Amino acid sequence: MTGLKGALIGCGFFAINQMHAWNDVDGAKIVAICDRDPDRLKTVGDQFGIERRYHDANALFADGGFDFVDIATTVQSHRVLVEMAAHHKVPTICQKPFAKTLTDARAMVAACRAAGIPLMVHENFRWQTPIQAVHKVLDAGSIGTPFWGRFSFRSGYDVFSGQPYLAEGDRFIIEDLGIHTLDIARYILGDVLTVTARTKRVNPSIKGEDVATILLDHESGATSIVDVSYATRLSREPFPETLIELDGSEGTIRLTQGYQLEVTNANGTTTTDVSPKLLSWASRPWHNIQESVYAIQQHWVDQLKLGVEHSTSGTDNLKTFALVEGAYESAASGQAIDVRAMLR
Ligand code: NAD
Ligand code: 89V
Repeated sequence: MTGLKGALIGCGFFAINQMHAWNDVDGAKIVAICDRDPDRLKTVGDQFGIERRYHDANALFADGGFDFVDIATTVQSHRVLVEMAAHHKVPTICQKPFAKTLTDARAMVAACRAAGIPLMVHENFRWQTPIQAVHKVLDAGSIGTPFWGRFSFRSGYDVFSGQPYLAEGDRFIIEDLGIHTLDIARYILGDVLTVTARTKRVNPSIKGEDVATILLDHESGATSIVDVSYATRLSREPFPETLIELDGSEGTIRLTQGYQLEVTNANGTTTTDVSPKLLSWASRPWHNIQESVYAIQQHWVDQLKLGVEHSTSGTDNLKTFALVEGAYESAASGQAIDVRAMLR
């Protein structure tokens, strides 16, 4: 295909992965970057050889000359930047968390719909090789109809050194990490009727919760548990692996630490290594996430070419975002929250 030209806003910690991935993606390249921090703008511009550099997103959009924008800033600026892109009718990718509130998220989806532009949330975890492998086994009917699941991310990894802002917000693990795990639960077991959650803060030097246990009632009738923790010290650090257990009418799936996928049914048990690739620019243990960044960005280009909605479109992501809001509401009230009522 003729190459698409992209602009990236936000040249921080995670954008480096996105820039590397854009170099690998077939059919697109980044032609302009923007960051209000001059040092970060220079570092990324020099590293990736991007000449067009902007301190102000308004100036970037006013100059134009690109087919899509990749917003890699933190959440505070997402609504204003997505609405700016909609105003200029530029197809948009927006990092997670999509928004600060469900009201903002809805407004962003509505603005892009009114402008007639595609909007994809950079919700990359469902694109990880092991998660795709679980989805495939389930789709093939190997364990029949799933009735129970567990999606677990428990770690003691220091995420605060790379992302210091994570220690500062009133909300932490559900908004930042649980959002991915909840999205995986939706991706694997489908949409959700009600959410019930309990949270804790174990680490005294951060502001938000670092442990959450969430119960989901899926529309299919399946029940699942999403449990996330950054306060869990283990003999073998699993960061950033999501471990999955699924029980179905005809068998079970277990995605265990070290990227091992075990499927048990009437034919016996098979174990497959579903490790992610170590891309040339990637490093352990982040390579699982880094490969999924490449995969979602390739998906962005491929679906744009076909004119087909993205797997994690803004509309789709409202349903994941409602689980985040619902989990916080449930943790505060002690009640189960009706997710469909939130989305009405
Ligand atoms: P960061 O603070 O390191 O970088 C953000 C950059 O955006 C900064 O350089 C800042 O100056 C710039 N910025 C903010 N507002 C701006 C504006 N209005 N105009 C221009 N520049 C602006 O943050 P980060 O750790 O790179 O995280 C960015 C986003 O990526 C967050 O939403 C985070 O949750 C997400 N993230 C996603 C993953 C994933 O796997 N999907 C992993 C890590 C972080
Ligand atoms: O994916 C993320 O948003 C990251 C991390 C994996 C560290 O939680 O913040």
